[in-house]
Amino acid sequence: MSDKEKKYYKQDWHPENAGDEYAVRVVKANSSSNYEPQKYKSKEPTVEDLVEGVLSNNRTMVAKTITLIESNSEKHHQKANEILARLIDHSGNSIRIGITGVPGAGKSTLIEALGLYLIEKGHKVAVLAVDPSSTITKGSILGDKTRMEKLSKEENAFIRPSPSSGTLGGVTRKTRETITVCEAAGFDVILIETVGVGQSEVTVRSMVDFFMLINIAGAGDELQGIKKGVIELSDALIINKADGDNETRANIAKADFTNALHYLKPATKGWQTKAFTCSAISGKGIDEIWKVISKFVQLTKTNGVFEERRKDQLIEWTFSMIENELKERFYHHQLVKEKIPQLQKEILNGNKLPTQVVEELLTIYFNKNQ
Ligand SMILES: Nc1nc2c(ncn2[C@@H]2O[C@H](COP(=O)(O)OP(=O)(O)OP(=O)(O)O)[C@@H](O)[C@H]2O)c(=O)[nH]1
Ligand SMILES: [Mg+2]
Repeated sequence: MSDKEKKYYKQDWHPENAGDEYAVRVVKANSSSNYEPQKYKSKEPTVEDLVEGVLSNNRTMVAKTITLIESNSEKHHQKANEILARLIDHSGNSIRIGITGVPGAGKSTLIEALGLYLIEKGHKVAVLAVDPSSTITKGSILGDKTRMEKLSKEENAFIRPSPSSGTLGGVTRKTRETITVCEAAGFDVILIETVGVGQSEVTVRSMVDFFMLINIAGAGDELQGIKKGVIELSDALIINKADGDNETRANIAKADFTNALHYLKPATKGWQTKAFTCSAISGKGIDEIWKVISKFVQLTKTNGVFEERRKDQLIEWTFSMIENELKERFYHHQLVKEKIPQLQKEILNGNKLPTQVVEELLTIYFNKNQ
């Protein structure tokens, strides 16, 4: 250790006039520093390294494991499965929360506020940004990282903004696996942000225990533009930005939503979905949101709905993996890949019907696999 380093280490904590014997014991691995044990620096960490790293909450290893899981390469696939099999017994001990809402509603700001509040209460928080439209809104994803600046500096927070990688890739496909990794790493609250487009809400709902919709009070009809179906997936409706001049409008919106909720089917058996106001910027209402979530967890754990939903989700996960797996193998099949461009041309110039092409490709695929 150089003199300079010694001086640095000693500044923090050692008794005055202490010798080198103290400096040697200063290991920063438990802090949020960049220090990594030497073995983690090798280019390709082994399954053992990654499992150990995740279980000891080494954030670099958590991130590397997620990257491996999200990879489309067949080589990584096998390794990822081995790791997941080892981690699964350590997972499940968290509250999984899905957060959706129109772009700009304040989802990320609210996640940061809630995340900081939870860390203060002793929780470990992982944030996953699921954004199937991120090929268009890449800027928004990058923006999220900066908007969660305070949270990302916290030792007990882990933020993973994942861009989607097209129709066959896509981040939602691996979000369940990512949740498993985060739970095995000891994160006990998992917050999943999704932009309210297309199927993303339904997908995220099928992965979480509690789902909330973030709204903002706008001019005119508050319910305009929000699909009834999305409200019916939600366990809470949050009207954000209830601050400054907007507070009155937010309260009116809350009354409107409360009214509408009487006519809609609740998302969770035995639970009445309600509307709340909050300000992610001032922090007003954040504690109430957590109280609602805690009450929900307590109630659903008592009446068995929590466990039941998790079991259903496990089955759903299994079948969605089968679908993905089949799709992936089909499109990666060498002969299928080679045939597709030609068959596409034949459809377009009227030589073949789409149904014939489907038949032909499936025959190629299954013959090869028999
Ligand atoms: N006044 C006020 N502004 C807020 C509040 N929450 C968020 N904002 C602002 O609203 C803008 C959008 O916030 P984000 O948290 O990025 O919203 P988002 O829903 O995550 O947006 P996307 O990820 O792009 O869909 C930012 O400029 C925030 O500062 C709030 O409670 N009050
Ligand atoms: Mg956001």
